Amino acid sequence: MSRLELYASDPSVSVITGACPHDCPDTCSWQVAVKRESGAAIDIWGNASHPITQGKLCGKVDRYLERVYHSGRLTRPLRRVGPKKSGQFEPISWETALAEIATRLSAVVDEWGSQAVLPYSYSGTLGYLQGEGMAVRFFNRLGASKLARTICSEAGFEGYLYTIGATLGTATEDYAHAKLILIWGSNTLTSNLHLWQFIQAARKNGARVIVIDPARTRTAKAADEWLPIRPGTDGALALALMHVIIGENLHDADYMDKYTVGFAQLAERVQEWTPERAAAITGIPAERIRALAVEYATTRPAAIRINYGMQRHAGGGMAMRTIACLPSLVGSWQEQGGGIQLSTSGGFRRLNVTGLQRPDLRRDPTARTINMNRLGDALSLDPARIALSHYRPRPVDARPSGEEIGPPVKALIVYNANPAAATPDQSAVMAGLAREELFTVVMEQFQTDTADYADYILPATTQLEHWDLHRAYGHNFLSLNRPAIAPFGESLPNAEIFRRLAGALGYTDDCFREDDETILRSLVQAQTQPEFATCTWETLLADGYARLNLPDPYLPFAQGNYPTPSGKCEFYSQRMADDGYDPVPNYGDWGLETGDREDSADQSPIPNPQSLTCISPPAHSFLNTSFGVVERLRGREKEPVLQMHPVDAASRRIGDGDSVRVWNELGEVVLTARVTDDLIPGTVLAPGIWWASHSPDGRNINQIVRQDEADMGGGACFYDARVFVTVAIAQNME
Ligand SMILES: Nc1nc2c(c(=O)[nH]1)N[C@H]1C(S)=C(S)[C@@H](COP(=O)(O)OP(=O)(O)OC[C@H]3O[C@@H](n4cnc5c(=O)[nH]c(N)nc54)[C@H](O)[C@@H]3O)O[C@H]1N2
Ligand SMILES: Nc1nc2c(c(=O)[nH]1)N[C@H]1C(S)=C(S)[C@@H](COP(=O)(O)OP(=O)(O)OC[C@H]3O[C@@H](n4cnc5c(=O)[nH]c(N)nc54)[C@H](O)[C@@H]3O)O[C@H]1N2
Ligand code: SF4
Ligand SMILES: [Mo]
Repeated sequence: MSRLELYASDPSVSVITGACPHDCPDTCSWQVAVKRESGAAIDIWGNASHPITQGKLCGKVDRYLERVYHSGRLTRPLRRVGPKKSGQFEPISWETALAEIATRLSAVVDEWGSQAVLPYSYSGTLGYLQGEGMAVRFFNRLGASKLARTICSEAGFEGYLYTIGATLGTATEDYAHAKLILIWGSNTLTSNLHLWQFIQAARKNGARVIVIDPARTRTAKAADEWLPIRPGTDGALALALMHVIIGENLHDADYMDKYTVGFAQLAERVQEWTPERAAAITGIPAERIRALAVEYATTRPAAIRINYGMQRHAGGGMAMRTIACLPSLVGSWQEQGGGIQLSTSGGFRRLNVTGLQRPDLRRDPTARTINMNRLGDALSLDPARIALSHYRPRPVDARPSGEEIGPPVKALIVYNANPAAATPDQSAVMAGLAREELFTVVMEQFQTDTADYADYILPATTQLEHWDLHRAYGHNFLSLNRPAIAPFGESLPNAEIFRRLAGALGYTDDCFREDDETILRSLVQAQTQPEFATCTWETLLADGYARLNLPDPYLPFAQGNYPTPSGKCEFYSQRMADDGYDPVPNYGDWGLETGDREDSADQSPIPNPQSLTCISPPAHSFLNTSFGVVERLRGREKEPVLQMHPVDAASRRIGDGDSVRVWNELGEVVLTARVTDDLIPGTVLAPGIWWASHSPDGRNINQIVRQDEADMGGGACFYDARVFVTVAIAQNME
């Protein structure tokens, strides 16, 4: 008997369908059993009828009730009584909190102008409503600075868009039809679990799976082959693959003629990219590169799953742009089980959010936009650093000067984010947050590292307690989340907090009176594009999800139809030329260690051969910092560690279990060394993201990550850090 059947036959229990809100491609459909009498949730499981969820949740969310009913949940508004970061707060009523916040915000706006208010939010929830829904209405009305939400995927997105035109690609289900799968910069079993079942189905039919990653991840261990690559060098690999494919005439000339532009320029460029040249850069032997190129071009169908790991680098945008050329070169878009998937979010790109976000409420549309990756600079009082924090996604975008820089940030409103732990250059972020005169409001479920710096903490509901609507970036289903239980303590949904704040500030616009369910119904009913024809409010209420109205099977580029300026796959991109880039795929040593950005605030030291490249991809049991509070999951990750190759450990006299200092010119963090050959030498890996307050020295790996932007989209460069590693306290003295 399934859990659904079990509870459906129990009259004392009701079952509510919802969706996982977390930043994960899978956006699972879930079901919650609630005791009718007490209103308490007693069980949660994956929706068996959902074609991607298939009845399973991951190990983090499987026992989600531990997070929802955690003793650390914030239950009342809190006001700071001690110095910042002292953790001294007193509970106050909502009425008092909102009135005092409104007074402080009004004072900031009066004295400094509305741009002195900065919202900071990202991926606590990916819901349309509790994410950038009511909040955006509010900040538009207020006239706050805008935030460029660049911390995760921007560089790669921009690169992909230059080549393909939209983040559309291979349907998740169609990986089951592939005969060769390249998992490129992605740890599927950790961060995209529900793709794995389709990959396994393909393997049953004889597919081979190759993982291209600096680390032998759990996915690499489960695959047929691991190809260790030096971080940040994927573009060079892709150029060499194309060198071989074109050189050996393995490309699809017919597809090329009809549906691509710039083949001649691409062919000329890749001529210089011999496997030998790429081998010296990537660390992958030339023979292996040659064999991979032939295997990729001749195995039908061949699919690539590319993820964000490989674009958190200075050259991440160009690398993604380059790799995105591969399926067109071999014509694999024509086959079910061919192509590439970076994200499926492009399927939702025409979902019209104008009514939800109300851009018309903003009186001054020219308000500055701050790059969230540069929060440390944005919170500085130095105009030069504030200027650096302005969003400047392309080389042709000018830096602001004089008046354009705008006022210092005097009020910061954080929701759905934990910047003190998750944002680059942790010590700069913490220094900004520690400014005594900075007015900070944090809406949170837990007392996070960021909440420690707040003037006011406002308790927020979890997904079990509020309405929302979700797109996905790992499949093509829209999902509705219905509340299953009453708000915990006095917590409120983000939308309601902003609604009440609007009231406290005297905003009388009708849009601040609509309730959550009404907003979502209007949003769904406002859609006119054909892909949303299947996504009716009634279907969403009845099933909890609806597949976008896309053809089945979905082969978006089988006959061209690229949403690029030329309508074709752009090996040559005029738009790139106009934006200040090389219009043809290329690779350069864009590593941040060379200090090549003349406008960088934190000029790099001379590259030092003693330094190592540090990457900090997701820990299996965490989701960014969102699950760090759950003891069971923290127990699985044990302690903040640094994985090191035996060669790198030995040359530094570091033994397994030693406490090590990981440092560079930005800061330092103490971690426990794990010596392992599951890594390419020269690279160290710190699984993330630990709460600073759960770490021995109150810091985490973002101490050593620069604020500098990647080449495109103002993206973050989390995995482009150079560090020194030395023993802190030796455990095993020899
Ligand atoms: N070193 C390193 N740093 C990284 C990364 C990395 O790989 N390495 N990854 C980066 C990536 S990809 C991302 S996306 C970012 C993510 O960075 P953030 O967006 O800051 O994500 P989280 O750290 O998970 O913090 C989300 C917070 O939102 C809260 N929250 C959840 N739901 C709600 C809600 O409904 N209302 C409110 N008010 N709060 C809620 C959670 O309790 C949690 O504290 O981190 C980046 N940081
Ligand atoms: N369990 C869990 N699931 C998660 C998350 C989490 O924190 N934990 N985070 C969620 C978020 S915010 C996101 S954005 C998504 C996507 O999450 P991603 O951040 O894309 O995470 P991964 O799939 O782990 O992929 C990162 C992989 O890229 C590798 N890598 C690093 N640098 C390079 C490089 O230069 N080249 C290549 N080829 N590989 C490289 C890393 O070793 C790692 O295995 O996952 C989501 N799912
Ligand atoms: S975190 Fe991802 S895999 Fe886990 S339940 Fe949520 S959507 Fe599914
Ligand atoms: Mo992310």
